[in-house]
Amino acid sequence: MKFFRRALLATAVVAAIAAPLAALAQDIKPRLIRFGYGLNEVSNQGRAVKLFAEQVEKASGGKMKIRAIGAAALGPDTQMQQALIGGAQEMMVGSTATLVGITKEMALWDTPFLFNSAKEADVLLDGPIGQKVMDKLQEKGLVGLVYWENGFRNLTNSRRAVTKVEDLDGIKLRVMQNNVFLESFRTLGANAVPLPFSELFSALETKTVDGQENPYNTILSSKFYEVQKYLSVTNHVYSPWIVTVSKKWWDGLSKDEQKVLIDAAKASRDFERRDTREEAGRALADLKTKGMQINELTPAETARMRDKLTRVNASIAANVGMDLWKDTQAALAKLRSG
Ligand code: TK8
Repeated sequence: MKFFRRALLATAVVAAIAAPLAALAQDIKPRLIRFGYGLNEVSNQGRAVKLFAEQVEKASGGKMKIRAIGAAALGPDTQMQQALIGGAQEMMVGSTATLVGITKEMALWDTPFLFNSAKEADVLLDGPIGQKVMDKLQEKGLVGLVYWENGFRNLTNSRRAVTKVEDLDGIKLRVMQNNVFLESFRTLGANAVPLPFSELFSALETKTVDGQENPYNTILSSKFYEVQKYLSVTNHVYSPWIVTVSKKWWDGLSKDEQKVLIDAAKASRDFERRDTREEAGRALADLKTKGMQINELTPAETARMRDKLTRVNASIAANVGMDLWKDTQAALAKLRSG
């Protein structure tokens, strides 16, 4: 036992020394990396950015430093994307949905009810299709590293419990700045209004809009329960986040520096998905305690919603390209059959 403990300790010491030594031998320069994100520090997004920062600093022997800037202090997703393209900011994490104006193929992930489970999302996003879509960013001046989980989205509002599609009639609903979301919710009868996430809380508070849709984690971490009474479990779409880098800046990094970022991004992805799923598992109970009234949609109502929303599929397929659309459907069919 004693020997075992000592051996363990020795391994830990070697690892602690080896990591900075390895960093010394590598082609790594001092770098300050501004990493922007939209949610609070105390959110699944904030926690994963923190882990990423720690990993990068450790693997680079303290040379590469991440300055994490949350709560959209560097601007909403779309503004940060432009800063990355121009080289004024190095990194960010945000919704793939807000990237559609830059890379139309990203709209694939906005397809309502595309994935039946988080497992399916992992396989598709981390597989060849996810990579293909991510690689498209490069032509536009961005490098995608990994997808993180934002999660299955659910509906909240301050007017009434939404138990069927018709209940959405006339509800002013904030959606992300993205045509698929806009079209989807118009199709369902809501009065959909695109707004950046950073303006959402106050829009809900002042009743400029009645409702919004986001995963449980965000409803909790952004305190939407303070300004929203009703939550309907719809799971209408799985939305990913994506970690992106300014290509202008990335191209000036050494292979070793790029590897530090890639490895840390993968570690942060695995951590983030675990953390998000664990939090989501308890979030409904937490939101109830905070006073939200929660209702599930019956399977029949979910089927009706799903049915209506298939209307937007044709325009998504046209936008992302028929080959990509068909490959995705085939990959999902294969996954579901085996
Ligand atoms: C955070 C957003 C957010 C997204 C939204 O910057 O806008 O509703 O779900 O996570 O990307």
